[in-house]
Amino acid sequence: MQETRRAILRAIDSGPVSGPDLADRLGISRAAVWKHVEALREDGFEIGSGEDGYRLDSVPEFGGAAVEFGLNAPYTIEYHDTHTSTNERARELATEGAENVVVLADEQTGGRGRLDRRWASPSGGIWLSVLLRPDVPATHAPAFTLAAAVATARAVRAVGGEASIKWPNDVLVGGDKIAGILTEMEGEADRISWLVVGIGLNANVDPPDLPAQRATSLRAVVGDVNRRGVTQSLLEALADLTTDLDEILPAWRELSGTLGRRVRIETADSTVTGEAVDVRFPGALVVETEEGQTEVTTGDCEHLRGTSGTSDSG
Ligand code: BT5
Repeated sequence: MQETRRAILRAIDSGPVSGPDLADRLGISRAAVWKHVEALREDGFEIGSGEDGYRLDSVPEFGGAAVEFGLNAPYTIEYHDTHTSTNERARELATEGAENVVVLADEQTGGRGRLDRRWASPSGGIWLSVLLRPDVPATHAPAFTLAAAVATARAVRAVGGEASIKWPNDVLVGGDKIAGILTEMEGEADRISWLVVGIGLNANVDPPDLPAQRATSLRAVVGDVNRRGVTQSLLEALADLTTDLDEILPAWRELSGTLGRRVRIETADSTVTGEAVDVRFPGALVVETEEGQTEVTTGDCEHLRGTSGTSDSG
């Protein structure tokens, strides 16, 4: 959002301010104030104009300016009503040199999961990608996936959903997947050039519109939410966690639904079955198998029920 528009919103949020007063404060003409106010109205902000001047009556439920307004995190938002994939767009921005940008969409037509799987992204969801350039070695990238899972689980809990994390990249409610994370990066061994953390949270969507089995949404578990608030709390938690990577693992352990469970993990070349006993920086799962402890760095994890081998979450 433009700095002037942000300043106008801040000013009129705490009471009516007249056009001439705004023009003075911002060092712009009255006509320019009027133009900015009109543009904000077009973005969905309800701005009343009475005798005392302009006042902010309501903020839209979603959108770039809405999420940026009042956001306590160092990101700018690029919003699309619809886009192929916010990760794809964030990668484009990365090649243009951008950073600390969040690409946000209401709908994706080509949403992707890991290994080029499809990610269903109907209108009403929160589909976003955060473009970062952290000054850490490339091997630390998995910690950002864990941080995103913690941030998402916290945001879901803040609106009353009993979220837990399934290693490495799923957020579940009641055993069903409510969010997934796709982290992509480019860099040398000693330094990340860019990192794109893609988060898909099924917000105000109906589970039947999600082709996956065992998928759920905020609408299904707590009713429709204000996506602006949920997105802001998610991004604020992510910004917090990624400023101090040491905070991530303790926070992840607290929200984990995987630790203490029997799991089966399909990696590219093997299957590991055993009890998940811990997570190690930057994101490996420690599994106690019949042959002893092993660390798994990537794969598809299934939570098993007891020792029977039946799966209860996918
Ligand atoms: C993921 O992959 O869980 C990563 C999903 C990342 C999506 C975000 S949205 C914003 C950004 N832009 C993108 O294009 N992507 C990111 P994975 O662990 O591979 O899980 C994929 C599997 O989840 C699919 O094969 C389906 O079984 C299931 N699935 C697909 N859509 C789903 C949905 N909306 N909710 C729950 N499960 C889904």
